[in-house]
Amino acid sequence: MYKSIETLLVEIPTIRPHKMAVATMQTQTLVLVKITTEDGVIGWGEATTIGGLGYGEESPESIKTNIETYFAPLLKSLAGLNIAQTFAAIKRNINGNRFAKCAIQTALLDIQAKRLGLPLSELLGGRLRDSVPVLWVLASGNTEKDIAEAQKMIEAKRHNIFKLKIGSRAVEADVEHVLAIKQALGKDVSIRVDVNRAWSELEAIKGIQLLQDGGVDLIEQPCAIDNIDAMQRLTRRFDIAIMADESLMGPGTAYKLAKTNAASVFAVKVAQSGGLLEGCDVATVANLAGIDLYGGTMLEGPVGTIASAHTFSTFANLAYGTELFGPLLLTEEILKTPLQYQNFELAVPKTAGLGIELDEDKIDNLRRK
Ligand code: MUC
Ligand code: MG
Repeated sequence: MYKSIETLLVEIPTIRPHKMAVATMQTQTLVLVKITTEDGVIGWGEATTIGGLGYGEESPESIKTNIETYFAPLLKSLAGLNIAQTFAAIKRNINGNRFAKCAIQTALLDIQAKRLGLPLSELLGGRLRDSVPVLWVLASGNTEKDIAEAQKMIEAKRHNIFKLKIGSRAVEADVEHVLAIKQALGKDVSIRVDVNRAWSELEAIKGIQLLQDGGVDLIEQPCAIDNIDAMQRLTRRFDIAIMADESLMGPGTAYKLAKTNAASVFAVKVAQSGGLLEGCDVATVANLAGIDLYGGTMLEGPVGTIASAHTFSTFANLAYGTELFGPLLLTEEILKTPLQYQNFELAVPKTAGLGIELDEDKIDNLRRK
């Protein structure tokens, strides 16, 4: 069945420091999983996270250790099971570890789709679009630099929607920064902010009121992960869209957030959801509850990014687009043919599986030895 299950930590510097309330990134550690079957089919998955343990509950190192120690022997013991039975056995035998589970599931779906000669999207219910809109995140930490960066992106037809990372300065300073960018780019450019859970509820009330009045379109994860009550009160209080990101950890939390009206938009992340199939489940919960969708990223490289794109291409409601720009933040290309970004969108490949070809020599040079 499975000949080898390898986990590679690949270090790639970013094009500039990426400043968030939770961490400043100068390098991204991609966590790549390569599964090779006995008959020679190769599947790839990714379990990249942000800022070590600053963002999620799994670190690159813990993911690698857990895959090697627990997932790989389990997978090798599951000979004879079909893919759905394999996923069920993983769920039964392994608690938590959503990022690792997502990477393994992605690689197995890549293999299955390659065997069937279909793009991976077709195993997730089928694509509704061949490309997804992609915004850009301004996070240089400097207002003038952010404005110049945004203007360049608009001119190059790469991005025309921007998300700003805030929460590390005082509320007034952050609001001033955001509104200066909003004013410089004009009313037709959508500006959203991600607070990365940095605000208390009172800070959020002050900040959101000012940002809403200033024409900002969306507020992402203003308060702490567990402070669902605050998210609920803010969603009710304001007209502006309030999006759950870190609070959303798969179908179970999606259901709880939906039931308590604690968000008007969900940022679906395949790794945070625990898999591509679970990301689709989150979307179903959102659809049933009348919650809009946004395709999120853990700033993955091309493997996780394109797995996410296959997933989001199946969503009927993708009202807020996606932020699948991870590979564009990196200084090195690890695909033989780069992902296709044009006209503000990312193309979803039409060839079998994920539809990408990894440059394994390059990966070998960049990986942690
Ligand atoms: C997050 O919280 O949304 C996504 C884009 C980005 O710049 O950071 C990530 C994490
Ligand atoms: Mg976020």
